[in-house]
Amino acid sequence: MRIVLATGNRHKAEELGPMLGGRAEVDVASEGFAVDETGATLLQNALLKAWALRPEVPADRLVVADDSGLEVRALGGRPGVHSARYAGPDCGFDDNNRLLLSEMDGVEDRRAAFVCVLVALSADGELAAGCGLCPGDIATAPRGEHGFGYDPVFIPRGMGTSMAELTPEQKNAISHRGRAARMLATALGIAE
Ligand code: ITT
Repeated sequence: MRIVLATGNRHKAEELGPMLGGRAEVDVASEGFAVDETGATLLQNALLKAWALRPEVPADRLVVADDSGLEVRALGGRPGVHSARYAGPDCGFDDNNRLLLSEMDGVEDRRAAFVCVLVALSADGELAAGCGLCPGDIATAPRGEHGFGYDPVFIPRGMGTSMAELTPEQKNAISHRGRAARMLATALGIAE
């Protein structure tokens, strides 16, 4: 099986490659791949990415798209589907983390969850999906250098460290994306 990841986020590709790649060959969409993410849900946005890349790749490849985000309970689920551009259209990860920590300043209930939806789309329109959740809490200050996005300000449930303090293998073992990838791999018959 040959997979092409419909993402312009190299961090996602680095995480998904080894997780889906045991029994499949995994490539990534050409640099600059981006889609107008107008969906109201992670599933809609994952489908938009998969549909956008499908005509660009040969029929023997399976397209796999990831839409993911951070749901914070005290913020009514925000940033959620808007996680990538929470602090504005051209913001970076640090801008998002600063905004999140300022919104959570003094907030006692720090419960949150990372969520990931993966969609696979074949040339004949066959679809499969996987989803995963990682519960945790919002930290009071960033910590750690690994991972990307909100990892430095997210403390996975039961851990004394931020997600960014985990090695890639440790993160994949418990993360929303790791769980979604294992569900999708099982649906596709490529689980190890
Ligand atoms: P593509 O659409 O090209 O895949 P993107 O970064 O725009 O890349 P999303 O629209 O799915 O992807 O937004 C996901 C955002 O959620 C991402 O930019 C991070 O801010 C956050 N996020 C998702 N997974 C994460 C993870 O494992 N660790 C930290 N932050 C994560």
